[in-house]
Amino acid sequence: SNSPPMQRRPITKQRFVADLSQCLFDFVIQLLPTPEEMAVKEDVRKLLERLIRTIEPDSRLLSFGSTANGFSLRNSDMDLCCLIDSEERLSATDLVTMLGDLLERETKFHVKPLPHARIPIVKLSLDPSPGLPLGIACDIGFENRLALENTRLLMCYAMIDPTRVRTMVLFLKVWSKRRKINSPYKGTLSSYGYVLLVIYFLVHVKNPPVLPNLQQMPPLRPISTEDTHLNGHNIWFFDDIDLLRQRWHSENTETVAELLIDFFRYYSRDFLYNTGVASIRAGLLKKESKGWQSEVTGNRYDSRERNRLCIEDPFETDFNVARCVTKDGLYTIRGEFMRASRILQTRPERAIVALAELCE
Ligand code: 3AT
Ligand code: MG
Repeated sequence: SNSPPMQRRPITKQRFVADLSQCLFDFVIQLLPTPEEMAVKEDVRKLLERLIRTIEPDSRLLSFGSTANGFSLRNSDMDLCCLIDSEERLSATDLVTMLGDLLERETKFHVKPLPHARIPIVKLSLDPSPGLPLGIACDIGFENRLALENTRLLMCYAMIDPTRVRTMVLFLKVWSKRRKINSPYKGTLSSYGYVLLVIYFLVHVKNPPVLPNLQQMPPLRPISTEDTHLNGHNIWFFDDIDLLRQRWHSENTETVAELLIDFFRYYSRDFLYNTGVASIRAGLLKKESKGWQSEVTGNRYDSRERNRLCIEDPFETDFNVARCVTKDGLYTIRGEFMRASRILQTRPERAIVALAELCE
């Protein structure tokens, strides 16, 4: 008998999102740092700590950023922060200069001290070697306690729903790097900024939310202002994650793929770029109420506009994390959100094809 010719129908949405979720997990897993890489980084941290203690005996060197918050990719840079527990200590500027000299003398790192930057740091890098095929890049800053706290906040968000949150964040980091829209120095957004966009979306845009708002949950017992504030910033958030896991369950059952598709749609179409501020602490705020209207300074040599894209720092609420994003930068980023959204709407036969095209 004659069977009818096979017909090629577009694949169903259900099948596409199931495939895409699986592909996203597989893709992200192979980009995680290896245990060896993590061990080498920890050795480097210890070595640097030992050296810094020859200048400031009461100092500790802690890691923050992706190495500490669970959003690290293979070959991510290492962000280190030096805390000094003694009363009288050198200024950050002097420390950067002295540490720069010391590391130059004692180690094989390429050393670049930036003592006069807004936040003085020492930049270090190590050339690739057989044990470390991609080398290491590392920044050491001083007394940046707020960064340690925001790292802990992001880590707690990751721990509430590791599968969905980490997969989305890690994918967006790779994607934004491959699409070259992850360089604050060139007018686009830092990894930190993208992570905040993801958390904002999962806490305030999705309904029902995927994540609770850790900064607005009531504390278990009263806490004094002294304990919640650091340099005038309220840094309190609910950090008892074991307890939270027992008591809080998201009613949102969407898969990673569904969330990602919606993320791209939201940021290409719906987010109010002209007037809105994304705040993970307080939801959607108005630029006007924060005094963050875009300003163009008249000087043609300094026509950087500060507030095209506004993302409130979770603790330093008068700081726009996206202040480096220029008009062109935002145009490019939004174009990329639209491109990604379009690719995912077309639902190719195999999800892996969509993923490859996304990160091309
Ligand atoms: P990579 O893996 O290095 O791409 P990351 O998660 O380490 O990503 P960043 O290097 O962008 O993220 O930032 C490292 C930390 O530095 C994150 C945050 O604690 C702090 N930080 C970075 N950018 C800002 C910013 N604009 N405002 C405040 N803190 C920031
Ligand atoms: Mg980093």
